Amino acid sequence: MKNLNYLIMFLLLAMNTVAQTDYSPAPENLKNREWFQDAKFGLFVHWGVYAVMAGGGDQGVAEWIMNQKQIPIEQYEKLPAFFNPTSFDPAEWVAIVKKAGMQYITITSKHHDGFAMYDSKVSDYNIVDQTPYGKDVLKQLKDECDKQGIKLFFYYSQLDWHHPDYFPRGRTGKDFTGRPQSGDWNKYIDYMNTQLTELLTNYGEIGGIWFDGMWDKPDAEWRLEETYQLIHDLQPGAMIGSNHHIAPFPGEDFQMFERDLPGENTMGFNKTETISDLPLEMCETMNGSWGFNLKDNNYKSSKQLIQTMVKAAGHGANFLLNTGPMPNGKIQPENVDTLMVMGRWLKQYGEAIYGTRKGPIRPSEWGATTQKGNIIYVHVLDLEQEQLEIPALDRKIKKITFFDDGSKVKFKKSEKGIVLEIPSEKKNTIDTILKIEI
Ligand code: FHN
Repeated sequence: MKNLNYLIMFLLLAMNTVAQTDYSPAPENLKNREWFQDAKFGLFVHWGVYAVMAGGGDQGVAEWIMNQKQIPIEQYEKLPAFFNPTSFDPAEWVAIVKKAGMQYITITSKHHDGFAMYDSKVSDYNIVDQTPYGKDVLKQLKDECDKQGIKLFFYYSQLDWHHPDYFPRGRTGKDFTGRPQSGDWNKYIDYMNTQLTELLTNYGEIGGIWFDGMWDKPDAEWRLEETYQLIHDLQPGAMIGSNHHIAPFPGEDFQMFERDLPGENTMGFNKTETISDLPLEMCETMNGSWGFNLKDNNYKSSKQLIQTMVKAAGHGANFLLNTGPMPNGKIQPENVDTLMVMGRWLKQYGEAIYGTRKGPIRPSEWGATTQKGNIIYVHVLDLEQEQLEIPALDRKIKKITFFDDGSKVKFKKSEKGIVLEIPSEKKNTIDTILKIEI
């Protein structure tokens, strides 16, 4: 009997601990998750003092230049003096974003180089104190986003190649930085939490925090629970996501995939097969670089990017498309051109993307499906033949039409499902959309 009492007491205590660590999102967070899934398309911005180096003449180097070229902190600290983006016009950036049909921006507040692109008071290694420009770009961008109705998320690198207390070091930012071989890890986490507090208190309501860099020290004591709790206490609606490349931890509000569709791993980053029930997001580059790189002309075509966005939507994932602004503050004209093409496409076909959720048929070689209410959108992206067989649907089909001209699609039942007739003259070079009313 005594043992049973102990057991009950232990179970109650354990349940209590679980209840404390169990995160249940606030109503405003749940609302933002819905908004996020409806929004579908955002601009990722990698901007920092590394833009001055423009990749240093190498194709694959940009925001990683400090680590790739083994630049000691003492030397790298000279870079901010050259960063003077006098042509930065936040109103222009946000107008581009809107014309592209994007609904939000995620911008680097601090990348792995440790340099804060905002007015941080906890360290003077920031844009206001160290550059001739002397102004907080995040503040200016946030004000403009508020004016034009765009949400702003802050990317924050947990990995830091500059802070001495980021110790023991991880996989990157090692001895070349010239930091002492000692440091207080907990002091670093405190510093990070103070910077996050700044970001969550000085910029009004933000969309959320986009973490990156945990992969540098996967086994470290990141005190995630404390950090996530802090963020949600400061702004319960702020969505937390982390690019740790593994399954989401409790407290995270969305799951992200880097340069791969959910479930794919062509890049070697995505080490998990877990696709959670959280909102999903895929991020992608326009060329091969995140930060500005003068030598990287390996641009993806707008068709390729639209098709990836469509496939992402078919997986239920947002598409966060990156640009690395130039050191003068302008977005590369090549990137603007691509964004305008995407915006025009979305103006015409946005109905089949915005506000949808993944459709009933898993994306495959030929394309993807999205769904909104009683409409299933079949996006035919790559089809040689004039017939497409899709699995049977569990709802009765009322009618099927081509999105482009509203004409009826002929279809018949087959052994495996439904065969849709898609004559060549009805095909659209980017995405032939069929609307199935159920
Ligand atoms: O190392 C970073 C990289 O610079 C960039 O920020 C991307 C964006 O997803 N994430 C990291 C690599 O996983």
